[in-house]
Amino acid sequence: MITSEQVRFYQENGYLLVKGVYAAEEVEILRNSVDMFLKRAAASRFDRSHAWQGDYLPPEELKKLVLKGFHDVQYHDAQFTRMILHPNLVQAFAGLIGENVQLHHVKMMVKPPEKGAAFPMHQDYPYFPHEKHTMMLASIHLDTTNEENGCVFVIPGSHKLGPLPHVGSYYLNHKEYPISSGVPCIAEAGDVLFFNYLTIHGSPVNSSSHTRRNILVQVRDPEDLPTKDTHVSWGQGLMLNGINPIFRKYTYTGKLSDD
Ligand SMILES: O=C(O)CCC(=O)C(=O)O
Repeated sequence: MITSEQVRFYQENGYLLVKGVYAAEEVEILRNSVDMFLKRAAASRFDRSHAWQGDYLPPEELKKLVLKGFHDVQYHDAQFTRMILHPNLVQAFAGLIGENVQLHHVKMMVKPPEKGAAFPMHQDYPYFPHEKHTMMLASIHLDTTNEENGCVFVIPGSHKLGPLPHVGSYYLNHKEYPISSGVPCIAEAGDVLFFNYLTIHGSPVNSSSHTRRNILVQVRDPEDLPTKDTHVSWGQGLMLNGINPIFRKYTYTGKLSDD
């Protein structure tokens, strides 16, 4: 159960690390699912690296980096559906966002050892802007993370700056906002880092000898509507808690429809 002090911390700082949301046995099941997913992806024609491109690292360094960043993993394995609906996760979301919690999307972010890609500092806002800025993310940690294996860094309080200009709308000027301008969110397997989509965040390269596996669940208040029809994915709109007060017809694509 999330405490009122944790809610205040989240509101003030735009992020919150919650310890032990998933038990060790649950983490183990999810690790196996991630590993199986990656083997199946590698054997398919859909396997590729999703490392972010750009000028935030020298090109010779950038081309060596790999990120396994797959969306909608719950369509591949029911363990991920259980992960999204885990009572501890749902209660934490409801504590931070309000009673009504709606899924936006899910993605797996796996940074392989020694060459796991970095994320330059950015807000998630430009990717899927919404009216009321309730959109937030849970980064579910399946491994212990630190600066060496590419943990997430956040700038406390940066959600209060509102939407900022991004380079080509993807990331912030890396000279003005190096990853080191954030605080490292050092976490253990089973911990969940929550942050608002305006909170500036990023993560360095995984230069350790171990894989870093995180799964991201992005949610919103269902009354907070998108201002652009971007980043529409399967499963979007699924209610994780409460009700959707806007009674509307959902189309296959998730796009707003009045007929
Ligand atoms: O998992 C990470 O290291 C960061 C992911 C991220 O910044 C994002 O998906 O917006």
